[in-house]
Amino acid sequence: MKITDAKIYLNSPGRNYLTIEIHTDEGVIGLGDGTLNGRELAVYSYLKEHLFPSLIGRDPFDTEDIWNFFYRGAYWRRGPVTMTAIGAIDIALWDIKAKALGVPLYKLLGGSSREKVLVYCHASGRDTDHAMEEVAKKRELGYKAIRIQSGVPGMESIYGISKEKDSYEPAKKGELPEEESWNTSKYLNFVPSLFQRARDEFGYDLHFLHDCHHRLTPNEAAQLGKDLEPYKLFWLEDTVPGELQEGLRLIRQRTTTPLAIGEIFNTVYDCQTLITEQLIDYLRMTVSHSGGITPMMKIAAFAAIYHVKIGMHGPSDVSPIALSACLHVSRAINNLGILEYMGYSDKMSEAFPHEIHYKDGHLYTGNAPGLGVEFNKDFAEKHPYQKAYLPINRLEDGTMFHW
Ligand code: EZ4
Ligand code: CO
Repeated sequence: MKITDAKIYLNSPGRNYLTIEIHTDEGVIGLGDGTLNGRELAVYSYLKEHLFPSLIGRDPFDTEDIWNFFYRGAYWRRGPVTMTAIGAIDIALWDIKAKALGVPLYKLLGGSSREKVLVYCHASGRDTDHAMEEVAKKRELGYKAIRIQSGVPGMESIYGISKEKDSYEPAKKGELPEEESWNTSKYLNFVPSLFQRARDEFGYDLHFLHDCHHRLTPNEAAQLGKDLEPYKLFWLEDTVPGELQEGLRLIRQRTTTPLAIGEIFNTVYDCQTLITEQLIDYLRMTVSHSGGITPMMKIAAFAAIYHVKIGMHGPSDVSPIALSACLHVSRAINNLGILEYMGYSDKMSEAFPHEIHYKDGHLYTGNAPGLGVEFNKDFAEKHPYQKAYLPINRLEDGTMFHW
């Protein structure tokens, strides 16, 4: 089998996606996702100008060699743009392999370790009352694990809370990023009461999660972790910015609240210390931003040796193609923790008809060969890419901060 062509599509069925197709001489077509929220055009040209030309004529079954060709061959290694571009290709090649063999992807990744994958959804409220209403709705839908975010008294906007509509999409259309503002003490004083209320109302049967979105120092994170210990979180996510892995050591020594991090990591070298020193409980790297299925399977195996579980990033900026890759990996690996699932709008599902199936707190892969996702090009072409950015974040005095 030989690769004959590679195509790239930017589309926006409700939000921006970068979709690729890899064609073969046997007529099998693989789909990949190279969406990098707010930086789509950089991945677009990286793929089109620098990677696609080297693919033509290659055997799509040679995923290991092709991955190393692109990873080692660039000389300029790592980084989200590079790794997302390589990830898009790697996902598409695995889709081709599984389709050519007529099996769902997980069958090539060690097979089925479980039939269904535990997922968590989002409950986001303007305030505590609203957040509790959202938790009740999600519990009604059967979710066993729920991430709770809430507006904070005295703060105008915050990560995770939509001002306009119910479903949260952080990237806003426009030529320039929007600005948010932040106050750490208001946040730290508020969050424990949110989870106290959640436990008072819903008891201890549901798993609750929370995302700090990289805004704390290690000491602040340790304080929050300790304050939240009575409420038994499933995890506390992205407490500190992850570039400094040693920062997690300070948190780890001072709280037993489980820690998760990694949605912006793109190679194993971003989490080597976190894993070998067992500083985290869950690694949040996602398939498309981490160079694809080939490295993700290795990272999962490496993490397993150190008792670290995999809880991949699965927001709606990870398209159904990439989420399906995450789902098949999650089904296959032994050390699954959980998978994030925000769901997709009708428009998104029309652009990417898929086999991903939610029932009673879990996701199912379906049995279609490959990823089990299609790409409705005609529909997607009617929804062209529109420039959009994630916000930036400043402290109340104007100091540039982490978003
Ligand atoms: O901010 O995917 O856990 N989920 C998250 C997400 C990220 C977005 C960025 O594109 O933190 O909402
Ligand atoms: Co997050």
